[in-house]
Amino acid sequence: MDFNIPLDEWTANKNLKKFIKDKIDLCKPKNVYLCSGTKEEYDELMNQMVIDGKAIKLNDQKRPNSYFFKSDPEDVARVEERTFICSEKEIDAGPTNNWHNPNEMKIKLLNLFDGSMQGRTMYVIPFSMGPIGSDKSHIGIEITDSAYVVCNMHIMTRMGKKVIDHLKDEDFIECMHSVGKPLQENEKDTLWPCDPENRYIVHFPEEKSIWSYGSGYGGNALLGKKCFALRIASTMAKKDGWLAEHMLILGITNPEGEKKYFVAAFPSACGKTNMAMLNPSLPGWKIECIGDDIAWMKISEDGRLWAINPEAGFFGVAPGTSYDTNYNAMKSLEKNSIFTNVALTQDNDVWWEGMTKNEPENMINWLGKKHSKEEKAAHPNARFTSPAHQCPIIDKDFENPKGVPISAIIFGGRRDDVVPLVYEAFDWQHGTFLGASVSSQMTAAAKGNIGKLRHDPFAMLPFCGYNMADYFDHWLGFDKKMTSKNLPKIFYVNWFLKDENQKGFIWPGFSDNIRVLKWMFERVDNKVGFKKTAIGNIPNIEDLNVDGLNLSKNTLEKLLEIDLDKWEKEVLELKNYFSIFKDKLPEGIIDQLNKLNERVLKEKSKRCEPSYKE
Ligand code: GTP
Ligand code: SPV
Ligand code: MN
Repeated sequence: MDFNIPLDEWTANKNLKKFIKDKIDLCKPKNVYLCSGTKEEYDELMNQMVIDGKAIKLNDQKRPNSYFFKSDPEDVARVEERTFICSEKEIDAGPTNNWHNPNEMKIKLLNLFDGSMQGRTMYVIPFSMGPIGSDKSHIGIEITDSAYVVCNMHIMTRMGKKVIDHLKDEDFIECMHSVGKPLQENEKDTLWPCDPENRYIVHFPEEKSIWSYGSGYGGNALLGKKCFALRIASTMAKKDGWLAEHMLILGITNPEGEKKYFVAAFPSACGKTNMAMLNPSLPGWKIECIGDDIAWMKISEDGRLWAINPEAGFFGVAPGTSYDTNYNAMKSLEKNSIFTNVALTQDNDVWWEGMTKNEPENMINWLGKKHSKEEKAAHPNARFTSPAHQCPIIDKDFENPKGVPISAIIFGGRRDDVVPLVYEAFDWQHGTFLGASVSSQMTAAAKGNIGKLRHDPFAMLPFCGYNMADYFDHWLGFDKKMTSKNLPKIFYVNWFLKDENQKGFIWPGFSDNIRVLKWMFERVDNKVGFKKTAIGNIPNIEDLNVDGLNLSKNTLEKLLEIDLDKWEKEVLELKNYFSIFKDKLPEGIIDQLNKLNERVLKEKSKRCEPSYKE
């Protein structure tokens, strides 16, 4: 077997050498490439993909060192129905996951991977999720036959020799990936090899391994991200008493210079990247970014919750991103970035819906055809991959192995009705219930019915590696683990309310979300008023700074409205949903649901809400 460097020179870790040798025997690649993680390696791989016609180098004047890829039209997003949790017992995967018997699945995978890399290079990527050496970080080894995956992992993770040097005798998470397209002798490769008919994204939580076959896109293939940092990590976190969450992490500083850190969980394509890099419309307020998708949180000696971002880059939704809506994301992707399924302009730059008011002329759309007004130029789940350190507001503690202390936890989803702009949980148990009750209209981030409302507890529905009922239990008991008196406050937000005609959003969103963050910031210090309602505490209209927004009184009322009839239905809907967990549903959730029901009915009978002002 032809190696770029002798294996023994590259690593002394016996388990790693065995892992690599076993997978060579199984996948039968043409040769093996052990990654170093250097810029030269990245450039060489990209150059080769340009030569092979798989990538287009973008205009170096406009977007230095950046590349365009278009995927197979069948391979454009995560495939949840092909994602499996293969725990020993079915009950440990729970009703929200696809479970499969681990032995049967192993046989299926061994058959699929047998010879799957024939005619291709097998790349070995050592990577660290989290700063190398942090007690919160964990190491993975991804074996893949996709150079596109290697280049994305260069940006999304800390990877290469520095990780191998650190690994020594430590354990690592085994991540196996193949696009599932072996090449016969003299067979010409396709531009985006994949096997859409046979996609398997499989997790073995007990042996902490991941096997992904048939897809080259995003979370299906960049195995450090959803597969490791959420599905496998959530099972590790449950066992070891920490949290692995689908959350952004941001720093927020008020005009007086006081700084806090918040985390927020919204389902896929519901605004995490945007909020993580928010450019505040209120003078004097500052946001800094730690992460835009995943948070690992552990309790430190001070009894508080501290968070790190396990990733090193952003894999962000392109459509809708503009200098107006997300200035800092646009700055982050000005160079050294990878673009997948966006449109190509005639001067070899990228474009997507929402980037500019006017469409450039003569574009090639994401399918490689001449763009016409009838079709989308970019796929709705087109993505950019950009280094986090290019974000102009990256936080100074982004690389801090300790992480940052968390003062507030925010949940949210895409709801055109029912859920108000913002409300606050009464306490930790109620806050956990808010997380459990997240539901959201589906987006293009996963294959499915776009726009359909679905329950997505904690925005973790596709990402929880174990029984969601046990996950609720883990959260319900987590307050007892934090010995600090100041537990994070918990909030729920909805940027996506629509008016009766369902035309536009009634809240301006984006930069103006700082107005809601300001209220939360001041609630953490008990410095601003609130109104107690049946569902939680909401701002009084005068507690929310809406100066200069030109919102009518009617709109403001609608933004903060609690329609008790609709909430009565919402409670029934939640009760119905939670019944899928049968007798595993924790008492704490049942108790919170009953309390919510009682409060709603009581308020309905009074039809007048008590108001508290501090
Ligand atoms: P994933 O990477 O899939 O986890 O998505 P995400 O949660 O990071 O979502 P992102 O910030 O990329 O936003 C997804 C879409 O929602 C984009 O098209 C945004 O333009 C849009 N969006 C984000 N924030 C807001 C907001 O405050 N208001 C409105 N109306 N749209 C928003
Ligand atoms: C998401 O779908 O939540 C993403 C994109 O962040 S992916 O990495 O494909 O999961
Ligand atoms: Mn995400």
